[in-house]
Amino acid sequence: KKQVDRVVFFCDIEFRLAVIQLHVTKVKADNLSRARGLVKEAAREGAKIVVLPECFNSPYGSSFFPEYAEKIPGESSQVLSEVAKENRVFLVGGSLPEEDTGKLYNTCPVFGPDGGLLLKHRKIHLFDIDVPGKIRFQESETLSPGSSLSVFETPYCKVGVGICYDMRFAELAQLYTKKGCQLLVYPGAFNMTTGPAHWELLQRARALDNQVYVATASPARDEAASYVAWGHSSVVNPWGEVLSKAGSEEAIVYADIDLEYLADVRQQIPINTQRRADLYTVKAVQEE
Ligand SMILES: *[C@@H]1O[C@H](CO)[C@@H](O)[C@H](O)[C@H]1NC(C)=O
Ligand SMILES: CC(=O)N[C@H]1CO[C@H](CO)[C@@H](O)[C@@H]1O
Repeated sequence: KKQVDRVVFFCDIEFRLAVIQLHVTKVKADNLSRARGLVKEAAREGAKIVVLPECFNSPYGSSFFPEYAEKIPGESSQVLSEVAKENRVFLVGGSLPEEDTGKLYNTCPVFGPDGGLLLKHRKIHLFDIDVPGKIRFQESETLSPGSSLSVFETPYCKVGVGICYDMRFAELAQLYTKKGCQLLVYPGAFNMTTGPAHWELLQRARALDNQVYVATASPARDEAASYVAWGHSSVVNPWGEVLSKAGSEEAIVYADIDLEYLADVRQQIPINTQRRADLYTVKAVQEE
């Protein structure tokens, strides 16, 4: 068993990941061109996979989604495709409001280094909250949920994609890990209450309980926006340590992903082989 692991990880697999904490505002075209420049910079620094934040081309909020929604393929995803191709990177397109046959989705399109669309992850878990007299935020009033898991292959490792609230559901991360993902990416925009309380904790938890790398990508904080994002985009390793982390400003966060290290962690604490599958299991109800 050990020898098999050795063969798989023999080639010292390391690659650079970049997370772009974009400052998002109301002018879509400006934000797109800004994103383009930052992806280029990340690629120049050696990044092979680049992740944009949730709602990178539109302000976050139910009232904005209908106005900013696009088809995929469409204007913004065309730009992302070109940017991926120009820079020869895998580009995880954060998310944008997507319109399809009269319905709206919060969707993350992923592009390969040839500019091809690899997948669209439509946010599975919609965020509905209603604390009477305090806060009411109902994504499901405007958005429809996606209904499939989203995994893409790269020459380095498989990558699982979730959006924001999806990160709170441990089962999703477990399923991705079971499918062989070694990196999970979550574009997201936690607010100024849930951000400090849970953002890093959830990310470290998903990393630790699956022994995978986890990256989060938030918009930069804009105090003038109607929804104020926490920021703090980061990358966590399979030991649960934060490798790199942004503050609240626009930034690019880099991390070198080391799959040999991941294999070491799994060997030191072999939860994967010591699960009691005879007592419990997590499985997908439907195959994508
Ligand atoms: C952030 O969202 C939570 C619900 O998830 C809510 O209870 C809280 O009031 C919000 N905080 C701010 C600062 O808007
Ligand atoms: C990150 C970025 O460039 N955002 C831009 C989005 O558009 C607004 C409005 O034009 C600009 O002020 C921001 O700089």
